[in-house]
Amino acid sequence: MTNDARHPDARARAPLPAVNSYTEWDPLREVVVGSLLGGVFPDWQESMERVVPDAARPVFRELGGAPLPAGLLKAAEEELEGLVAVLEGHGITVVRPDAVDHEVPFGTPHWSARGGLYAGMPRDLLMVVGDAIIEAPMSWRCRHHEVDAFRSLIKSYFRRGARWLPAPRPQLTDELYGGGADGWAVTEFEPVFDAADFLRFGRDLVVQRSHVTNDFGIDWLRRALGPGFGVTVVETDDPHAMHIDATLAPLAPGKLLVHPERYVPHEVFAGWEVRPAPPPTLPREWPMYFCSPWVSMNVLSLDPETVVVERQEQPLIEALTEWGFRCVPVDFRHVYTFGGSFHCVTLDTVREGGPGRYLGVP
Ligand code: DAV
Repeated sequence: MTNDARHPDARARAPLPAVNSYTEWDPLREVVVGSLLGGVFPDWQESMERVVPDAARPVFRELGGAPLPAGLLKAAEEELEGLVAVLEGHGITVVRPDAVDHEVPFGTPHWSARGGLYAGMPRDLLMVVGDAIIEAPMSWRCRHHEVDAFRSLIKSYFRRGARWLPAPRPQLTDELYGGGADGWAVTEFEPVFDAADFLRFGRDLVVQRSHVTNDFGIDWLRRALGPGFGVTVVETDDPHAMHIDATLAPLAPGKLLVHPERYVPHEVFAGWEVRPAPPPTLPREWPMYFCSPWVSMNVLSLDPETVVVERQEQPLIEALTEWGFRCVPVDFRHVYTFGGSFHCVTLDTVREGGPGRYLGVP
């Protein structure tokens, strides 16, 4: 039983390494919260076809590299500030990325992009496993330099003792795209993954194959982490698969919130209580450029009993409360517009706890 909300100082007592995070639910002490400031529409590439909403395709084709709509962006930034205030109110240290110019076009000898994207979703790009920060090799070309906004943070964590593991820089040439096995948008040309296709359960990680994560990338991460960690690929039923964190949400040891259709039972969750998330409440006409309304279940755990949930997702709040959780409601619908919710926009760099074993793996 933690009382950290009432006793913010409790978290400051026992010193922990600069980076220490093994699960999605242990008591949170420090977190990176992304920033959408200066964000631009992604330059279109065919591998986005199966993951972005229909209405977004012509927009990205036409407006790739152009600023995201100012009014919507401002509303989303205000919601991010609201999240920061709530986290700080719980005694959690919040750090933010650097401001970088996302409008600058760039290229390699093989391709070019009319601009970057944003620094809004550190979960997509970075993964903390224990004392290591991993930089993901992302397959959307517009995201090739996304790490720049986080580099001073990563260097600072490194100087304070964290391990720093950038994946091999992907070339992102045409061989990577189109006609991947089983209909995936990426081939096995080189290792690629988005960090958000992984979830952490102590010494075990769970990952889904997706339109941005290939087997080569999963193998790279498995070998980079070494024998102290296990990586299990789980099947999900999601033709648009990109990021596992609106499909599975482990909220505490033995408690797994799932998308009612995408979840495919797997033996690693033997002994876990699995409950379906209620449908999202987002109005149909709400602008959504990147993802589905199911980011409603993209919650952030502050500890095994406390979750940050979108304020208007009342059915989810009721379901979680009934399950024994304390819900912290935060307005976040404008952030949804740009591709994620509380789990996506954060990177939990410091949580209490160590490398436990929680899954039914041999
Ligand atoms: O439901 O569209 C969203 C994942 C956000 N990173 C979805 C998946």
